[in-house]
Amino acid sequence: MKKFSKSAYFIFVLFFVGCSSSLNYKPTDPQVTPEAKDLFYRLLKLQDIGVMYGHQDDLMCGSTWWYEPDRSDVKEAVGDYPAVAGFELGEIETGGERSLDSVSFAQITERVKWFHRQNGVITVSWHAINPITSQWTDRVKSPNGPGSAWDVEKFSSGRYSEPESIKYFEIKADSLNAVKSVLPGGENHAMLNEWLDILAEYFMTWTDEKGKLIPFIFRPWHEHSGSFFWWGRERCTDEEYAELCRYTVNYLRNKGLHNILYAYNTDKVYSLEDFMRGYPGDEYADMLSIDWYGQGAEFNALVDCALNFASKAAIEKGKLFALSECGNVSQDIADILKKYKVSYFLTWRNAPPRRPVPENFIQMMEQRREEMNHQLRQMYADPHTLFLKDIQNVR
Ligand code: BMA
Repeated sequence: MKKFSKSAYFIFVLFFVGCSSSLNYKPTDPQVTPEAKDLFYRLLKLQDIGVMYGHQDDLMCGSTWWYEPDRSDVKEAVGDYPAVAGFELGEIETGGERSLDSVSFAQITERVKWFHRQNGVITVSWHAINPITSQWTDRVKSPNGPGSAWDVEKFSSGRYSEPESIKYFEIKADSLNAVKSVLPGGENHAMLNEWLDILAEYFMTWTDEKGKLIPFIFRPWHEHSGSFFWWGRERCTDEEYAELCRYTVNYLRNKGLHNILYAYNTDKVYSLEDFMRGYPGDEYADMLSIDWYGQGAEFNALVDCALNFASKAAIEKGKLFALSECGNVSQDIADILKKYKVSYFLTWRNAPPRRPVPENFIQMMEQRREEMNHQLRQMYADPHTLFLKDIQNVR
């Protein structure tokens, strides 16, 4: 379908379907900046028009390249950027210049400012290192490995090799509760505060040409229902998790950051009760969201079911809703999303290999990308799936 008919579709939707009643909807921060408030209501309006397509790291790297301003794998496939750009801040808490994915924080700032000028939507994730295991002297921190956000294996699993690890078997299981350790009263509480100070200082640099703080969606402590991160459901109690979320939001607000919309997020969930376990409370979430990777008939059915109960809960609570991570670009998902009020869905990054790889690997990547591009083009032609140009003039 051509762009012309996309515009006609928007006019139809706005005039004949109308906007969600905004009566129940409001951003949660009592001191929200006018810009963040505008973003909230703009997202609400866009949710009535269609579902935005988002792509993680779209502006930072692609399957074969690292940071080339203006470059984007999505743009190369369809001639337009995604409507939502995802950025990852993992390891900013260590005070370095680059993220766990070797992406420069200075370059992220530059792209955030640029994308904001394009009237695109910005969303941020944060795979913070494990506050306990990253301190172990024999832990060599590596992206996604020991000491990282993913480092959640119990000592008894024998994952860590001798000789130093012997002593770790003696540590009481309770001390593995990394969430408890960073909450007030915990042995790593000061560390969390330092991390949040670094984060706040960085967010303060995200300003527009008038010096105003750029509004964005922040999705900290994501995928709670999965247990692959140290803040996952099996690593702490639901109440400790909720407290971590509230503490984080309050801390950043107290630092003067009132430009952030917060997303509450789970991994796979099978009932509303499941979805709401660990929910920090209505004052701490502007958006409810789910991450779910997979494909095929069973996956489609499960996601459909979860989107149904979760997006309805969002409407009842006056919150935005997103499928904030999913694995594959697929028209199946785009079609399921049409049934619900969803702000955006985001596919994860096209990461370039970290090390030199054999020629056949590159060929495989290129082939995979060609398949993805085909799906992207199909989605681009669908008037319900919104890319940057589709939202630029929606204020
Ligand atoms: C994961 C993978 C990792 C990456 C992390 C944070 O799902 O893509 O390689 O480090 O996201 O971006």
